[in-house]
Amino acid sequence: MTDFPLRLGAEVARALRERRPVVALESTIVSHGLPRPDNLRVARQIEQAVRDAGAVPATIGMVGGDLVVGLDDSQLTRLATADGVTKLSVRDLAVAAATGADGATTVAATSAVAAAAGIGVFATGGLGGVHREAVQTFDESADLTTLARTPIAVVCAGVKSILDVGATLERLETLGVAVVGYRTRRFPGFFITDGGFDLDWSVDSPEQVAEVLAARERHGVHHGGLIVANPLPVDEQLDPQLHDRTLAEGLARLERDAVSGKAVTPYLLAHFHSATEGASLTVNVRIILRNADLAARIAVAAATRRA
Ligand code: PSU
Ligand code: MN
Repeated sequence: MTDFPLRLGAEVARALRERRPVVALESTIVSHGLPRPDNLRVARQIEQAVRDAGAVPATIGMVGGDLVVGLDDSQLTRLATADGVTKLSVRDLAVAAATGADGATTVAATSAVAAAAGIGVFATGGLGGVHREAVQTFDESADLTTLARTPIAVVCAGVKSILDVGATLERLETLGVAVVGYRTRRFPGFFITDGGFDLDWSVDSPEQVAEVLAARERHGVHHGGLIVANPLPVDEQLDPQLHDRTLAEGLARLERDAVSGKAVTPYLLAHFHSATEGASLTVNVRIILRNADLAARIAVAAATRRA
């Protein structure tokens, strides 16, 4: 993976050379997780949130077979608006590159590429995980197995509540991926503040996360991911009753429409956004912006320690 040819955006290349703080951002959220036309506006807002907190945003995606770290605005626009942008996990990168595809990188692919580029902090909305019914379908996101071997801190609002949250936490433990709550000991459930499970660890500040990252290096236990779970404040979450209703309906439709594999997550997210008449979209955007802000502050704290 480290040898994969990367095309660094000019600003990102300069920031990395000068060891200034950089935050990786994914493009699957933009191409497949948010409805058009809001997606492009939100993609730009996420980058702005990173800048406002003092770091350089590096949105990652594939444009015409080139793996770009730090998409420029025209490339971002293309991935947000073009038809035929493929959802790319790590295994898809080489095939997509060889065929000259346009593609949006998932948490898995973004993490792998960011780490290869020397970026240590990544902000997303919610991590992929173990799907409900995974015992029958074996549907577990490659986000988990990739984070087992990828040295990166991922700031997220836990895993999407459309998943089996408890099973996902168990798999993260097995895979050796560390999970810390940001000012909480409860694992967040993306749209909802509390995903229903306890965490062993809580950190209180970006500086403390930077301290953890430094300790990982010192102790040689930095080969896998560190998940920083950042919950929405309770008064900003999606109404839990509306959430449960919408989820039950979405899962029933999934079965009715025989949706499976990589289409499941985009399908359920789209269902939430239309069934809640945009309420879940507002929440989703808040989640990402808050995570972008925290990730940037962590990157700044880590760069300050190094200096
Ligand atoms: N979080 C969001 N929106 C998204 C995703 C996460 O707020 O669209 C995407 C991420 O790219 C994640 C992917 O990696 O969903 C997981 O998909 P799957 O379950 O097919 O691995
Ligand atoms: Mn899957």
